[in-house]
Parts: sequence; structure tokens; C-alpha cells
Amino acid sequence: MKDKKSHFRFDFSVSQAGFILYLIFDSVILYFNIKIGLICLSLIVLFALYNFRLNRKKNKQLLEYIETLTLNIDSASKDTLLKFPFPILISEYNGDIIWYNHKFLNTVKNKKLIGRNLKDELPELYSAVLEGKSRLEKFEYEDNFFDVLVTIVEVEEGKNDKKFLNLFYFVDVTDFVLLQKKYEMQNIVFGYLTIDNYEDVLNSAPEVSKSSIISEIEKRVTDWFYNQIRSDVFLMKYERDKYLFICNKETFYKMQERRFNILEQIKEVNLYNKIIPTISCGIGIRQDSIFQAQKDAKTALDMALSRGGDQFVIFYDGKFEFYGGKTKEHEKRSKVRSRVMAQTIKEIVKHSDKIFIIGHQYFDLDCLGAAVGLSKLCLNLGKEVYIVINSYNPTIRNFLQMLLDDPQYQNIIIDQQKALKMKTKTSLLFVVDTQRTSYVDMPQMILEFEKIIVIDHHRRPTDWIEQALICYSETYASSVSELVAELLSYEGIKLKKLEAEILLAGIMIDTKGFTKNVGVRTFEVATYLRENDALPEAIKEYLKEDLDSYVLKNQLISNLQILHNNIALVIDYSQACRDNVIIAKVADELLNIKGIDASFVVCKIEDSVLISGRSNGKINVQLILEKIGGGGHLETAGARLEKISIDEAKGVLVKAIEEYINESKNS
Ligand SMILES: [Mn+2]
Repeated sequence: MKDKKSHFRFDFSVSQAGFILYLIFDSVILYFNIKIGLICLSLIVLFALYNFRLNRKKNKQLLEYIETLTLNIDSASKDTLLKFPFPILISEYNGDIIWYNHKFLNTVKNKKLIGRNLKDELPELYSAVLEGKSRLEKFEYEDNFFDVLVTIVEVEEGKNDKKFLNLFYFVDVTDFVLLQKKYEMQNIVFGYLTIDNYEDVLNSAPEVSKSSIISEIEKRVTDWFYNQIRSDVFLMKYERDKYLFICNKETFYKMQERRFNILEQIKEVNLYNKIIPTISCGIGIRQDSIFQAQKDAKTALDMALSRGGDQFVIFYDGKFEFYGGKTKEHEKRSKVRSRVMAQTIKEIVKHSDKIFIIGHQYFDLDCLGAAVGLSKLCLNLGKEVYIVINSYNPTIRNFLQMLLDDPQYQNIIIDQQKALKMKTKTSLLFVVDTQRTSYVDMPQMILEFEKIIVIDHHRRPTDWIEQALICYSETYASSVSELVAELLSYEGIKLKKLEAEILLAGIMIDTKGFTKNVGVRTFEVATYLRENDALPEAIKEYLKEDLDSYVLKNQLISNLQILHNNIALVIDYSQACRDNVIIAKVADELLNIKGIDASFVVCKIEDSVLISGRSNGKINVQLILEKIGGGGHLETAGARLEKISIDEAKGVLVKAIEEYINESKNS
């Protein structure tokens, strides 16, 4: 740095813009006075020449400075790189390994790599270069972990030839990664485990074997935790059918490895009990809070129960994971719960000024039944109530027309625009027959209301309406119409013939005319509706299908394919379907074929592909369709895929079916 001072000397250099400015001034002077103008012009030219030389000199100096710098580095570089404390590797741009230092040789245990290619030896490094990454974190090599820094260096080869080399620095982070793993393994795991049907199992067994059933269940639970998992775990029975456990994540992984097979082992309890016992478990995992882990476990257990029990649900990092859930649930609803619900719902309605009711997309008869029933409840309490409908299923058309002819209901059925205008801060929103945010007919409504009550009979999906005040969700009920009619019967409300018939129609649609999912209470409710003059024969008349849909249905069924000898699949390549009603009907009908345990019907409407899945209980169609973003029940589920061709959708569905079958085989 011999001329360090030169950096501080006074500098006359002027930019191009400066000269242009001078020339403009000069032309003004020339215009007024030619002599002075010419003198100025010659001064500017001289000044420009000086400036040009000055710049050239400066560039030359800079170049010289840089050259000496590289030269200095070069002389030290070989030595430094060789003795560098971290492993270093250099490769050609195409991945050919050309050099590494001693440290690197130690790392790869003296494996000779010169002349080999990264693509074969260390493919992760090669792809990091291709992806333009400057850092590759936690790169694993023979039980060691490295943060690899990637630099691309340009080197000159000959006069005008340039080429690029890849330079990799390896920073050993093995200790850190191992510590991190150890820490993760120490995460707190909290679990709640309950026997789903303790009472029913005991009641289904002869008196003499009851005590052995109790001890057998307990033996199997403790055996699984203490003898099969064989790890550091604390298990405690705190009620006759309830347990809790605390362990760390390492133990949890052991449970997961076994796919929580206590689910199956508990079902083997067979001591003259006619009903098989099942268990549900909710697990919460947290880094540092037992309290939060316990809360998450509670949420997970609620989720497990609302999905019908017989499963493990893990709530971790804000996400749910499900295991099991393959048996069909038995009715175990308590009347106490529904009476308490009736009371609570009534209280909330009383404290709301206006009540609005919405359903799922393509409002169906079950939605309409529930909506009419809830309207009746609100009207009885002297409240202003509205049913808000956007898209609807053609099956409700007849009943909708009759409601519109009824002076009391004429003004009750409105559209979203009107509803949003009328609502106030203390208004209440009922969402019926779905609890999926993504399935609600008018999603905006959910955002607009502060008070929401959900009444549903489907299993809880992951995107349920969390902000709801109450989520009255009974998977054991046949339909929402049944749940709502039950509320009305507790209140002893006298229904009009039309109201009773719509409620009964809702139940009949969801139970396929009292042949599916019917419990004792379905009939109790039906009796109440019959007492209010509902006639099943009349309803059947309204529900008769028209000729067009009959023809379409048969056309679809003619495309039948069979997978695994027991799964029926129909793809609507003709694109004749106009709504999702028909595919649901076809899926139902396919189950009537002997030997078929599950059916799927796929059709494309506009930009969406709709899939309807049905099962006789031997295959869980909910689990299959959940894999592709759908949901529903063990026996009835659906999915909607956006922006996808019907062939792609078929591929996705078949893959999900294969996955499910493989999982069933393994568990
Ligand atoms: Mn329903």
C-alpha cells in the first residue's frame, strides 16, 4: 500500500452527466455572446481530456492493487487450505472431485475419492450446487453431521478461459445434532386413555364373567404399557374406565412403532361378552410444559371420541394424527347429554335477537329438516328466525315449494345478502349437518357471526369450526333431523304436519328409509313425528326420483370396475353428472352387489372432481378419503378435488385405496 495518501488527494474527476450540464450552460452563453462562449467551450474540452486521463490512471492503479492481492493470497493459499482446521473439498463444476485436505480424508475414513464424481459419492452435495444453495444443513455422513457451506469460485485457465469450481467447507455439528435429538426424545408426552363402551360390554355379559372381564381389560392395558413397550412410563387408572399416562417422546416412538396395537389387543377380550370393548386415546406432546401437553391430550381425546372412538389421536405441533378407528361405533349417546344440550341451546337462543340457520353446500333434506325444526324452536321462544339457503340439492325442491306456500315460512327463507344486512352483534348462527369450515354453504357467514352453534352427526374433521360456542356433534345419531326433532320432543312442542314431515323426510333420507344407522332413539323420534301427523307413505311419494336421474344412474353403473374383489369403482367419463346427489345414490346402490364392501363414484362438475365413498362397515371410507383431503363417516364419506383431471383424480383415489389396504394388512 505504497500510495495510501493518493486515496485522500483532491480529485477533479467529473461524471458524464456533469459534462452534459456544462455543455448546456455553454450553449446558452454561446447564444448571447459567441466569444466568451468559445473560450468556455475550449476550457470544457481541455477539462474533459484531463478527466479522461485521470480516470484511466485510476483504473490501472486499482487493477494493479487487485492483482497483488490475489498473488499474495495465492502464495499462502495452498498452505492454508492444506492446514485448514475444517474439512474442505473442491470439485469441478460437473461434480468431478479434484482436491480435498487432510481433515476431509479423515472424515471419509481415508476413502480415496479423487477422480470420482459427487453424483455417485455425495449426491446430496451435488444437488445442493444444482439448486444454488449456499448452505446444506445437518448433512449426515457415517454417523457424523455437518453444516456444509458451498461456494462457487471462478478461476482463470489460460488467457480467456474461465471455469467454475465448487468449494465445500464442512463444519462438524455432530455434537449439536445429537444433543438436539436427545432433547427431542425428552419431550413430554401426556396421554388420556378411556374404554369407549365399558358399561355396554359389562351389560352384554353374564353376571359370572363380569369381574373377569374387568380384570382382563385392566391386565391388557397394563401389560401393553409395562411389558410390551417396556420403557420409562407412568400409567395410572383414575376411574374404572379411564387411565392417564406420562412418558417421554422416546417411549412414544416405541408405541408408534407398534402402531398402537393395544387397540387390537383390547378387542380380543372375549369372556362371553356380546359387545367387544374398544378404547380411545388422546396424546399431547410438548417440549417444555406438562400442563400444555395435558391440555393437548384432552383436545386429542375429544377428537377421538367425536370421531367415533376406537382410535389413538395425537395432537402435536398444532396438527392431528390418527391411528385406528376401523370398527363401527355402537350407540352410546346419553340422554342426559342431549337434555343438557337442549337446555343450553335454548338459553343461547333466548339471549340472541335474531337467529340465522345455514347448512352445507347443496343444502339437502337433512339440512332442511334440521333448519325447519330449529326455526320452530326459535319461533316458539318468540324469536325472529331465518333459514339462509344458497346452493341446494334438487331433492328438497318439493318441500321448499310447500314451505314457500306457507305464510309462516314465506319470509323465513332468505339469501345470504339479506342475512348479512339484517344481522346484528347479538345475532346467532346455527350451522347444521356439517362442522367442516370448508364444506359450509356460505363460508363468509361463519366469519361474520360471533355466536355460532354447530349441530352435526359426522365425525369431526381437522378443519372443524373451532370458534363455535357449542359443537353438538353426535356420530351415533342417524341425522341432524333426528337430533333436532329430539330437542323439540323434550320441549313438547306441537308441530304442524308439514314441519313433522320435513323432519321425518330428513331422517328417512339419511337412514335410507330406516335401514341404515338406525338406533333406538331414531324410532323414538320417529314416533314423536308420527304423533304430529307425519306420514312416511306421503314422504316416499315426494322422494320418488325422476326418469332422467334413473337413466343416468344406470348409465353410470354400466362403467363399473372392481378392485381387490370387493371395492366397486365407477368413473363418470361421460361427464353427464350435474350434481353430487346422483353419485351418492350410485355409490349407495353399488353396495347392494354381493361381495362388495366399499364403493367409490367419481365425477367431474365444472372445475371440481367430486368423489363419493360408501362402505358396509368392513372398510373405512373416511380414512381413505381423508388421505386425499376429504372426510365424513366410516361408512359414508366424500371428497372434492380442485383443478384436476378426472384421470388424475382416479390415480389419486386408487393410490389412497392401496395405501389404506397396505396399512390394514400391517396393523
Ligand atoms: Mn345428514
